[in-house]
Amino acid sequence: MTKINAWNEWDPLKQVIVGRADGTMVQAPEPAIFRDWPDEGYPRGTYGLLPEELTAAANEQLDNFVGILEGRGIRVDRPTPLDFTQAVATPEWSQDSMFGSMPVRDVLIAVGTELLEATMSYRSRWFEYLAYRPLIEGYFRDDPAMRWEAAPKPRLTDASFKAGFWDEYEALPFEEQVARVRRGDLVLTEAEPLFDAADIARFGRDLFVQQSLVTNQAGIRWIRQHFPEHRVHAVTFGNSHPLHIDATWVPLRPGLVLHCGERTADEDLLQYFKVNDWEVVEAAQTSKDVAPPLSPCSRWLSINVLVLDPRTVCVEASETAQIDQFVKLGFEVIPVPFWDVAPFGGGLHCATTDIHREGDLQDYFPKRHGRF
Ligand code: DAV
Repeated sequence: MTKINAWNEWDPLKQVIVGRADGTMVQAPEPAIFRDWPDEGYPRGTYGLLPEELTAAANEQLDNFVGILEGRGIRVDRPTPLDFTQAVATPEWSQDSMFGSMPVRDVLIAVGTELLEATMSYRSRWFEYLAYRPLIEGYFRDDPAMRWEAAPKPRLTDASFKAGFWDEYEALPFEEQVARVRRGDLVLTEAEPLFDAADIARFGRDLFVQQSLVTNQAGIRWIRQHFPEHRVHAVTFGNSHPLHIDATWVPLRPGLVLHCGERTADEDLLQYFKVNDWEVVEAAQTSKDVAPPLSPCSRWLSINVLVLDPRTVCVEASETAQIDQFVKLGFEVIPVPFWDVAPFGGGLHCATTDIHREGDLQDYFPKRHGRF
């Protein structure tokens, strides 16, 4: 029997969804994003299924991860992939392909007893929730206290995107890109609320939501108004391509957050953590020199970890410096080979959505500071 219950990122994990690589696409271009991977066979404008042997390798690592979790008594649920090669449409637009159902973190988040479906902001991902509906319908049957919510379905007309954004943006120097990140002047307009669930980091009563390439200010405002019992903070970092908060600002246990140091945090955010007796630790150097191939993610998947409880963390097996750092911080580390999953949408945190963690709502930030 399922009971939706997850207030933070560290309480003991009892039930989790783990995505599947099956049928994942390099998606067709759309106003929000285009792919351009000529060396891997997908130059700009082309799209198609990721190669079968990569898909098989990713599924093997995903299944191995599932075995590790189940071996520790955690219940694991899996999505039902759709035919992601199909074109999709609403009355207002059509799109030549879908994407996949590996990074469930982007689509679904449990906040307490609520399971919330995010708006998403790519047309190729508009219907992705359908891969999770068989699970969600089952949860709803099981759990009389479940709050099942879906954020307003976005229209995603051309009015939601800045035309010509990418060509203009990619020509800017890093500092100017970061200045635009800081003021929320990226590809999304403010025509409607848009967010991916993976831009939300849960710290009990405090939710930190990153404004990013897939989350706009209206989206953060919607989250704030939707969770009146929480403090919902909009945050940005010195990252020119912000895409989900979970390789940037990573909660580990009460009082400890891991920070990707090359993505600077603003002084107010750092002070808010400090006055509330939280330690902000700069992550170890990633073992990777470059971003994973065929992937929108960066090399910082080294900190895209899944915390099983305040003493235990799953880390990508090749990230030895990061593993050493976790050991020094007092964690038992479970190394999980996962690099082959990266092209399918991310790391161990991206691939999961926690459904039940033992524990309740607590306030870890009793003191106010600045805008927080
Ligand atoms: O910063 O590399 C990784 C997470 C994507 N879901 C990054 C983002």
